Amino acid sequence: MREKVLSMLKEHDDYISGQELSERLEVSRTAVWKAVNALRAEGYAIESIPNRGYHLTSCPDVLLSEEIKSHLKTKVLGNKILHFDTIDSTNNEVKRLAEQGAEEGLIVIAEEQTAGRGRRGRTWSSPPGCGIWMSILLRPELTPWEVSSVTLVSALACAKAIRDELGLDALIKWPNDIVINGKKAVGILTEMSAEQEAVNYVVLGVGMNANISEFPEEISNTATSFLIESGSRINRSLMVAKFVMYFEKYYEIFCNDKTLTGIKAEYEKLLVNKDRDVFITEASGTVKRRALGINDKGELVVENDTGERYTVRAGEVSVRGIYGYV
Ligand code: BT5
Repeated sequence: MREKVLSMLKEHDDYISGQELSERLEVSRTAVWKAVNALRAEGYAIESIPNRGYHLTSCPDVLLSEEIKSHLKTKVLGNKILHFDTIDSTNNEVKRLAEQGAEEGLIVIAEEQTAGRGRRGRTWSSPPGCGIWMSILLRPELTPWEVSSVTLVSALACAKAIRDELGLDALIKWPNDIVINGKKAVGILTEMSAEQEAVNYVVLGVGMNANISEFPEEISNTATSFLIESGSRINRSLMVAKFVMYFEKYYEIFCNDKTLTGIKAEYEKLLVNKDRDVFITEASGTVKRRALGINDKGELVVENDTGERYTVRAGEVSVRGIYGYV
């Protein structure tokens, strides 16, 4: 009920009467009044004037599921959103729920992670109340080899969402970072459960540094946030909704083709590494290469000093800029 009342209040720039709300939602006026009070308790500012009704004047910056859903126009993703104040890792929670049969599209989002993870056991700093720490459950008909492209699809969606919603110059650092002014603002961790050729499920984890003003010393030179880059606090729910909408769009294109052909051009436009020299660290050591772009499988196409081209795969190498992080 809260969710429905909230979305009706949002549809009206002006006042809407309790009578109209109760008629349109087919509930009693007392039920409307209770929902309004529940929303107020969550931090929504709702004015009420006798004979005119209710008017929503501001929303809290919390990642409550109703708040996100009220901005979301998607087919499948976000059909269920679970919000936690604190959790070990949203990827872990989605995995636990996936094992119990949760459906594709489930989103778990938390105000704080106590064991936020990056790739290869690295730690992801996830302080309370100021980040977007979220994971999406996907059940695609892909082979395990195709799944690594999901990271690239989500990176494109994320860069687009940030550019669109905040007007910041967000770029993709292959394969799983979004950088703004050369520093990391978003990290992506895609994990899967698969047997032989078949994928059971995929967990897409996205960590966005939204309203973080300061970072721990170890990452203060390489990390940034939307707050630092834009100079103002951002509305996290709007950002989540924008990202999920872009992601669903690109994910559908990708799942139809099972290659990145349909989004490669858009991806490369935002690829910070394109036509730049990078250091590539692989098992045998670190080499300097020129990054040219990606192929349809999401591998990075690089060129050595003698002009020979080959590709490197995410998960097997790490890429750094030659002057700094990018
Ligand atoms: C990543 O790993 O960038 C993937 C991060 C994914 C985080 C999300 S949050 C929701 C979901 N639940 C999880 O538990 N994880 C996902 P990687 O490329 O390995 O980068 C990790 C490195 O980034 C660390 O070793 C630090 O150097 C740096 N780092 C840690 N926290 C950071 C932060 N908040 N902002 C920028 N850099 C950070």
